[in-house]
Amino acid sequence: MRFFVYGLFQLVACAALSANKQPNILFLFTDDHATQALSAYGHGLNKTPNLDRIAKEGMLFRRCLVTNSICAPSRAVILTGKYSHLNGQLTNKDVFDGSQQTVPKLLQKAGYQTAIVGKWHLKSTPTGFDHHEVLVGQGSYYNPILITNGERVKHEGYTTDLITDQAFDWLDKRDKKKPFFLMCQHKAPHGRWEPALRHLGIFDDVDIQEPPTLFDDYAGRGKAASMHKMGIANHMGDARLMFKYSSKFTPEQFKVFDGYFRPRNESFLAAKLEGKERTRWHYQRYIKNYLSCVKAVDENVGRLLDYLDKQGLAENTVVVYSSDQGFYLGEHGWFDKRWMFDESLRTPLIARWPGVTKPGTESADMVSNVDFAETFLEIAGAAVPSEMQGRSLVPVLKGATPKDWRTSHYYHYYEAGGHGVPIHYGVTTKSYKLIRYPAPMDEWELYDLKKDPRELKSVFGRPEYARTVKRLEKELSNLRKVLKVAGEK
Ligand SMILES: [Ca+2]
Repeated sequence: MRFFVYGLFQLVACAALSANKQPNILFLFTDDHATQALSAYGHGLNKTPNLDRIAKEGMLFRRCLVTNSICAPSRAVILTGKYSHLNGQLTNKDVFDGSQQTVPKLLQKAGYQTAIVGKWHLKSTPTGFDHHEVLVGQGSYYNPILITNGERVKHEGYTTDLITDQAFDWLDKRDKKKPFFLMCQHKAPHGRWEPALRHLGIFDDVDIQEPPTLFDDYAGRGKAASMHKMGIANHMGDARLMFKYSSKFTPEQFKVFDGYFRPRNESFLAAKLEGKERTRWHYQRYIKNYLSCVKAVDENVGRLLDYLDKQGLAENTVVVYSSDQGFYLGEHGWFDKRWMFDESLRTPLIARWPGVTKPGTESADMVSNVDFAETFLEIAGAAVPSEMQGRSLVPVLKGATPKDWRTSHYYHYYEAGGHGVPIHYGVTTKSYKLIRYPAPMDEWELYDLKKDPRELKSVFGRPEYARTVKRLEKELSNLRKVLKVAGEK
């Protein structure tokens, strides 16, 4: 009996200790947010004081890469800790298999209360969440329908604000005895870029700086880049530049939105322009709409950080901010993503973990979105299943990156032809990037990242790089074997 009581005491003591040890996890996630438009990364395009606050109070990752630079596949990688060929979400067209093991399911088993609010974009019904409140497909910027635990509910307002409101609503109602895992996922700043009414015209009086590769002519590379259909000059169209609005506005909203655009007659003005003048004009309209959408994201991140402070949750909550991939903000003359080039391969990642991560630190380690699931599990004190293919970032967040941390990263894009981008895969190291395009061009490219950080000239086939190519081909083949990649397409 005495042993039993002592044992029970130990059990209760252990449970209390583990409850204290399990911090809440708030995963703030956006769609298509480029590091260039997050001021903590230092590009100077815009100001994002609230996102910068997470970096100031935590760690900013300079080299967070994605395994497949497109929306739905990236989300599936984060949920499963596995590459696309194993989780089944190769492209945006696939339907996510929700019966497989995912990080929210494992966190539930570890005692967490789990929720997702905002953009889901995986077609199947979310699984592993105690609460889901998600947009239908891509969702709209205004007056969205949110599917709340299976029920379609129409909301009125600006979606970035509404997603935050609904996150507050769930946080207020949650079971406060359990730690929480909340994925708060915005549609913004995905195209078509419709700013909040309060942000219409905020960049009217400024010329936004142009990227140095805005007029890239794609010479000195293989055929792939020149086959793109994501040019600012010729592939944006009135809808993307927002002369045609996609949201179903209320009459009051329409009055303000239309009142801003109609008198400007921009569609007519743009149609008359040619050559560089046209590219420049389109770029300014595009980037101003995009940055205005980012502005609302930043304000809403601020609202969430303030909420954590007011509720006394900040100290015991790990806040992680990321996007499903990077994005072209005019670099190479493009919008969109998909390519293994830097702007879309790299995604923002900043994390705040009070008492664990030293404030104001940076990591240059090569990390990946395939590491996120493992990281959440280790934060929660749960075991990481052996079939997961990434590695927990917890040691990195503690400032002690293991000596055997990855020095190369495998990439594989499968959605053939979207915006003219062919299927391709390859390996990135600190100094080089080797890319293989199996079809239709059957080509290789090699970029010397130290000499050519903007990736404007492929040096594949040059005799002085023969040994480098051999070494990288071996590395690529090894990564494909370890990651169990079967085919090229
Ligand atoms: Ca995306």
